[in-house]
Amino acid sequence: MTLEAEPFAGKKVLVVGMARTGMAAARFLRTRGAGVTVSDCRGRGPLEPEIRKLEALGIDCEVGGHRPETFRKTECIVVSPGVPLEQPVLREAAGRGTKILSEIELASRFLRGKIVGITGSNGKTTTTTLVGKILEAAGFRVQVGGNIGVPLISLVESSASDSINVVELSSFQLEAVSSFRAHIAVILNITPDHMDRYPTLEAYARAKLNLLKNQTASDFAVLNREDRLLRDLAAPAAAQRFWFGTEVPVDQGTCLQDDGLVFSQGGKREQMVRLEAIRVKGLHNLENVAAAVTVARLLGASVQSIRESVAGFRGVSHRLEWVREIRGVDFYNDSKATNPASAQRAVEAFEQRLILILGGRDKASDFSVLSPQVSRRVKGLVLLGEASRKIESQLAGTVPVTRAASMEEAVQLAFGQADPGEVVLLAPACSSFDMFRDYEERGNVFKEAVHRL
Ligand code: UMA
Ligand code: ADP
Repeated sequence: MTLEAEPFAGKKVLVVGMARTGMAAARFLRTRGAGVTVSDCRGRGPLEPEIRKLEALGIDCEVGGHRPETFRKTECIVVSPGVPLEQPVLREAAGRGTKILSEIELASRFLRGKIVGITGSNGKTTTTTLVGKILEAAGFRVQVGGNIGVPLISLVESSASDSINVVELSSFQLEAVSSFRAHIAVILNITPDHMDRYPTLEAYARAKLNLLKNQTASDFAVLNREDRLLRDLAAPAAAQRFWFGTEVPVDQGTCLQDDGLVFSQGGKREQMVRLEAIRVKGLHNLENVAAAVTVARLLGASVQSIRESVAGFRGVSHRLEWVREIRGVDFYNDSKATNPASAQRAVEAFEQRLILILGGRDKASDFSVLSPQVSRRVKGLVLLGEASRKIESQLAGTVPVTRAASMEEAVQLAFGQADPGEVVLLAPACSSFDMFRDYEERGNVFKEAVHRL
């Protein structure tokens, strides 16, 4: 954290992307005196309100495509997470030696206080939210942001030297980082996701592991003991390693022992939370709680505040959210299960038989990994959206399959197959963009359809 280390006054900076991140980064750079241009590939129509706001601040806007000349004329480029670095204008700029930063890198250079960075393929939002709640209850000055929906750059102004900045980080945000350093780095798991953006799983994992690269011996890496990739990390990070998990005991970190989560450090063991006090469902959520407890304890949060916050935590909406019971059938909304691994864990969280609603936009995923869970727990599959055909062929022969043209129809078909004591679960294993604005809209449409039954 080098406050004002890089003065932007008088510099020409190009911001790519005119959504949440780009808007916040452009405003920030303008108030620092930079000459800012924002470039977006979308056309003028949908961006009119943003353009008006930016132009009022003296920021230039170029829409309808990325003009190579603009990329050539700039001294520094700040990219939004949704912008792939592989596109020609950015590759050319990198080749010319133009600095390319993610918004996270930019923010971290100005942010005051400590950073807790939380990444992983699944569980980021749940864990980030819980860490924020525990630290707040423990009396810390806390700010929560990042991939959770609040661009980190917008937290710079309100940060102070004693702030704890709890930051959810996606692989996209960790691609263009150079000096970003987290005092505590959490990696929850690494399983395939976004295979439509990365050429290989290694490339995706490499982006996530960037979270550890600038850590020093005074920092902490909190890693999942049961994730093979993380356990076998070849290049040891400089940070002190702490582990969390539910299967095997750990010397440093948090694990499941007897009837609760136990935190160990330097030979000392402390009972943190009893299992019966944990309200979020599934083993995966136990992992999230164990990770959050580790972070909180490393920062010195009291056991009391940890216990109370965990006991009061009922999860985040659209993540295994109970919707309603009708004639003995429980409906759960897990619209945020946007990859096969998260859908696997969602199915595993139930002991009952399930009717599972799957489908949406495929991210070049392998849905066959769901076969064991589907064979063991699922009574029928209802498929929806663009990925239906691929899912059907990859899970062929496991259980009966029906197809729906809308969420409303999917809910009706699923309810029609469910007997009392069974569960209808929406855990699509796909992104929502083929039929909905985002996973929240998909989850809300599901819930409305359930309430109409
Ligand atoms: N665009 C271009 N050129 C391109 C690609 C996109 O100009 O080549 C433009 C689009 O037209 C659009 C803008 O870039 O106007 C979109 O930028 P963005 O996708 O980065 O959107 P933001 O609103 O800035 O949201 C981003 C994160 N989005 C993505 O990573 C895709 C948000 O995470 C995050 O909450 C927000 O920054 C604040 O940090 C969302 C997400 O889906 C929730 N994340 C993925 C996930 O969780 O799986 C990684
Ligand atoms: P993210 O922010 O990484 O997408 P969320 O906390 O929003 O994570 O959870 C996304 C989905 O992943 C949830 O719907 C749930 O089914 C699943 N999930 C949550 N935590 C984990 C975990 N630790 N491991 C695997 N899957 C998880």
